[in-house]
Amino acid sequence: MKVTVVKNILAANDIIAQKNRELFDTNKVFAFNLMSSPGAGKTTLIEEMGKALQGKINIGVIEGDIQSTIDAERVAQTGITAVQIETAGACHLDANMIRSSLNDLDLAPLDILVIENVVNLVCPAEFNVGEHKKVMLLSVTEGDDKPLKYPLMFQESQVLLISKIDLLPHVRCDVGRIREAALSLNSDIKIIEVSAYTGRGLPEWHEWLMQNVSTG
Ligand SMILES: Nc1nc2c(ncn2[C@@H]2O[C@H](COP(=O)(O)OP(=O)(O)OP(=O)(O)O)[C@@H](O)[C@H]2O)c(=O)[nH]1
Ligand SMILES: [Mg+2]
Repeated sequence: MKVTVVKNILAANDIIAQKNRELFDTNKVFAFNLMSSPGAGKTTLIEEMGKALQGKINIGVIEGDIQSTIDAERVAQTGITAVQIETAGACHLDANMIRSSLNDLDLAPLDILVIENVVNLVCPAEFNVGEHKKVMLLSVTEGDDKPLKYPLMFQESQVLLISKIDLLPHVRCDVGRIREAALSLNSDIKIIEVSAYTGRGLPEWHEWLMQNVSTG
């Protein structure tokens, strides 16, 4: 039956995710899964992390895209070690893809592993890949109704970054409505308003990262 098949797929994924987690823990790497709609600003955020935290910690990135190596090349230019997974059509990363990509990424020197997931607000939240935390971006240009339309990702994430906050004067987006809806779905979610262009919110975001590195 269809339901059983889906359950089996998720159970098989969870077994591999657990093995990935053990590898992250053995290497003392804090791993987080970064999710959003297309173009919400994930790669730009990673580039800014690279600039701000260079010399303090070592960051590695797994870039997941349906096609192209554009994001891995962008990130590598900032001096961050990056590997690219091309999913050839799949709409999310799964634990096995992460497992395979770890053949090309040495975890030992890393403090943080960022997993930039394939883009959409649905499937990436359904598959654990062994990460310690899930972080999502929602940009102000996407609309303030998104938490109620795509609840799972808001329920699963520990952090919501409301991105491109510099564009707020130009769009009809009620940030209060996003906050209220996200908190109604997940009262523990940490919400930070950020702009990679102006730097707003980035110190708080980097502080959260550093706390997780030191306690992870
Ligand atoms: N105004 C504004 N634009 C931003 C900000 N951050 C990123 N952008 C722009 O948004 C576009 C997409 O940024 P990316 O960082 O590539 O977004 P992404 O989520 O990695 O995109 P995909 O991986 O293709 O889903 C680029 O043109 C960025 O320059 C921001 O804080 N403010
Ligand atoms: Mg990207």
